[in-house]
Amino acid sequence: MTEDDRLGRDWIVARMNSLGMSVVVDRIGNIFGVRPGLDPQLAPVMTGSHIDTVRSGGAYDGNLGVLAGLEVVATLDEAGIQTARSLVVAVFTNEEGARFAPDMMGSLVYVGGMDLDQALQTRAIDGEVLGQALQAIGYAGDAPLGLFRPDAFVELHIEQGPVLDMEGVKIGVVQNLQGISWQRVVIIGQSNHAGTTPMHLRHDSGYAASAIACFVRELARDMGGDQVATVGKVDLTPNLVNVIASRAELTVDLRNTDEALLKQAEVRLAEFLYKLSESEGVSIDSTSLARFEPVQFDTALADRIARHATLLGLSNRPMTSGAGHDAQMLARICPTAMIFVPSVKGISHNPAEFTEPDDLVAGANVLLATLYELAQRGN
Ligand code: HGY
Ligand code: MN
Ligand code: MN
Repeated sequence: MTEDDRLGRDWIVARMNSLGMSVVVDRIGNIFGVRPGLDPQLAPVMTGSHIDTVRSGGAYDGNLGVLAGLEVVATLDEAGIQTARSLVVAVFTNEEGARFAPDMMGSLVYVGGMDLDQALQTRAIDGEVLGQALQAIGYAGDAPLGLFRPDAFVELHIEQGPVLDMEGVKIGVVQNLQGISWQRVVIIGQSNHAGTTPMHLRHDSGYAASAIACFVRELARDMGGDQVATVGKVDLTPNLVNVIASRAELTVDLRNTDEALLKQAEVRLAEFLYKLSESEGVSIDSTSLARFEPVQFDTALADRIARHATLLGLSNRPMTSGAGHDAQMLARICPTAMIFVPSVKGISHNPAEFTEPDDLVAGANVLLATLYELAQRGN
């Protein structure tokens, strides 16, 4: 919902129009380009992703899935191919959630997992209100939510992790996606003089915030398996060298492929926060910013993707997604699966994010073959 986002959205809409697609924008700003099929009675096949990025993001996260979807449309046009089912390319609003939590917001609202008004009233970390920001960039659309109930949804995305790159495998066939727990933690201590205050009299919010960051690292290490954890954002008040911080606000991102273990991690963190508030004499409050359970994708659809990758002579392997994706929300309303391509050195959410052009093409070809086959299916 920034000026850059508007420019990116405008570019995509212009591209959709130049491809002869009809374009609709819904009330949470999701954009849909439609390539009509021969039989309008059949439910469409949908692909797409997001074009918003984290502020320090790279060029491929999300963008690949949208641009490859448009490339599939252009390729079918060039080949003069009409498909039975319509093809819809979706651009979902606010997938990242780093500015306006939760993440995958546009697709979550689309599938009815979050109330529209609640989403529009979401306040950003910089104070902006989402609905106003959407108006300001001209993408507060009027199309109803849930406009399309797809026959299937396939998302092409970079892996954002090291597995494919390290193993030299070209395509990831995503079977499942881990659960996500985001919390905002606010600590209220007492600002005091950093030099004169005896250590046993301090109520140091800065120390407490650091202790939480260390705790979640140890928690992930202790739990092992798929447990991951990080404190990505810390704001201290007054944030001055010689003042004991009176207030700290931080975020905790916990993830696990297993829901019971993710719950266990949350309970252990809550216990630690309580003990820390007692020992440091500070108040600690935690609010959930996002909470999504692990998701299993459609096995038959994943097998279809694997088959097309193999037919195209591309090495492929089943894998789990460590990141959240719009596909995890579409999986609530239709058969859904994902295609991954390698991220060089596994780097993502970083301007150095990179995928080799040949790998981009390979992913797009698997998407083309899969979407084409799905779009030719009758009921
Ligand atoms: O947080 C995520 O996994 C995604 O990038 N929104
Ligand atoms: Mn993404
Ligand atoms: Mn991302």
